[in-house]
Amino acid sequence: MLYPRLNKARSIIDLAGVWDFQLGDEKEPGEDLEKLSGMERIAVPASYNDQKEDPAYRNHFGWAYYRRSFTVPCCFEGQRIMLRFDGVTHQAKVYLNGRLAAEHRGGFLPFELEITDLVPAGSEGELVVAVDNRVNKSTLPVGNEGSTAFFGSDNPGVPSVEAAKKWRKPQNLPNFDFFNYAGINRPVRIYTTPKSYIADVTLVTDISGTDGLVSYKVDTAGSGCGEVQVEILDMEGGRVALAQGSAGKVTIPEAKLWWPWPGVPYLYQAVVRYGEDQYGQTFGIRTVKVEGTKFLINGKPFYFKGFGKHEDSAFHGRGVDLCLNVKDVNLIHWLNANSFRTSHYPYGEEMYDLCDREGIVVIDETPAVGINGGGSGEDPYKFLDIHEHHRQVLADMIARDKNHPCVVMWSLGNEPDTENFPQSAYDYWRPLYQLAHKLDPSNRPVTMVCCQNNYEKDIVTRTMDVVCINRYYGWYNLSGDLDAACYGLNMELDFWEKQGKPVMITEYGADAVAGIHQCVPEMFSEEYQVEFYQRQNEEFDRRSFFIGEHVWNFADFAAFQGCMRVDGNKKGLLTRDRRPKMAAHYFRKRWGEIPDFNYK
Ligand code: GCB
Repeated sequence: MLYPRLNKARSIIDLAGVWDFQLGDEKEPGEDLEKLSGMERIAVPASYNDQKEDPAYRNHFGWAYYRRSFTVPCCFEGQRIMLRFDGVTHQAKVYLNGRLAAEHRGGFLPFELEITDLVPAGSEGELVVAVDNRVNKSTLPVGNEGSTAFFGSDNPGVPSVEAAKKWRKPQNLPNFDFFNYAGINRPVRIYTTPKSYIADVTLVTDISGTDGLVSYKVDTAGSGCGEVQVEILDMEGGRVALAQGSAGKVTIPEAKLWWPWPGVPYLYQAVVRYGEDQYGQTFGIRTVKVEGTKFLINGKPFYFKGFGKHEDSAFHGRGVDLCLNVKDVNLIHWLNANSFRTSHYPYGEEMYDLCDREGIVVIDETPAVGINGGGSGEDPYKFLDIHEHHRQVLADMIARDKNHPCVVMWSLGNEPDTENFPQSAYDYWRPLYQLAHKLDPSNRPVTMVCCQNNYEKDIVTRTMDVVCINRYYGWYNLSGDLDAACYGLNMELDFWEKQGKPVMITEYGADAVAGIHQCVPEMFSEEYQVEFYQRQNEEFDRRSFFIGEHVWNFADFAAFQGCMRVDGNKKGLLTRDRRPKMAAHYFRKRWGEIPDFNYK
């Protein structure tokens, strides 16, 4: 789905602002719509949870209602008028002038509807968006539906505890470790196109000697517009190629490549014209390939230095925050890092645009987190009803992000059970792996991020193009004992060495509460966090098949309350308000000394 862009053929009205808002309950929206009265004020886009000092906002379970009216200007007459939602978490029903106009499942990918006839140019529309924040056994991410939360500590079998669990009000018990921020988290926009329009643009690049090769495909709708024209512009706006027809291939002589920072992330623009419509799609010329145990960008072995991140900040929750995006990218530069994973869901589109421009390498992840038995001992692939939805979010993510040079690999999901039901897991993940390869026109490498497990029994992780492992030696396992942690880590690395695949660590980390200092480092101190990393990095440095280190996490973040979380997850190198802990200074130095290419 194309991102809305303003140009001489297309207009945009951003509906950001302060809307009316009311919490609902578990009842389906239809019944509640007329009852919307005495509404409160809420900022859009942003999560609603932290906008009011009211536990009902923070702990809400069920539907919530957003309302605003808008006018479609008369000058939009004759245009196709669209209403686009970049991300409504987790489920949305959109009503226009009292009628259900669209529905969407999944909180992290865009959807849109045509409103040309529903709210014609020159008329007013009343927009109500009903949002359901519940996570359960058929959503991604997965929720626990009334059982224990991810970090619950209930003693099993205690009659009073079991009874109290049944008695208490329903809650959102996530099967994942981040606060379940909800609402209209991303922009809502009206945009126009001419009646015959450009529906999609796909660009695939390759390199031949000093030439850049660009294969393009343009999908259009409507007729009578003649041929599609594609003009490729360089960063100075000069034309470097011109082509006719809805699909083709052009050569850019002496092409400038897209390189990760501190190289130049050079960007071209494909200006597509079709009748009265026009759309500018930015792209970079670069290749990505796995060869043996190497991850090659533009033919050179790349070493990932960076983090798992979250979209998370004070007040906004998971809401888009452009200022924070810029700050984070500048902090990534400051840390001498080069990459991050969009753990654990696709991010707002503005972040990918920024990473394209700033040369930050991205591993793009679906919202498939929490696929495990949740302590039940049952096969999650049998009792979770997520298969079709997972295929859908994977397809939508690839369709949305396929043209970004910053995206170098797809992650199908995070930490599923691949150990207890190895064959079920294989039967579930293999088709998704194949689907990702089939759907991506650039055929990027595909991975699935593996949980700390019995790697000998796991037959999924080793089939991915890159083995991505989350490991907590010295934290959840062998807690506080870094000698034993390194022993265990080495034993596992010996195993991976034999698999002949590139391996990277996509999570490792220790909670550190900023300001806790100790001469003899123990868990939760800043010193322990540094030592934890120092010791394990020494082991990684010895392994030639090891292609990268993503620490968990870039910054402290809000998590569901529980006995293992003190005001959120504290594994950040930075605090939630982006102040460096000692580990940030440690990595800044380390990563400053590790080249992006040819390190291994
Ligand atoms: C993990 C998860 C991540 C958690 C992290 C932790 O394995 O992938 O979502 O936040 O561990 O800190 O426990």
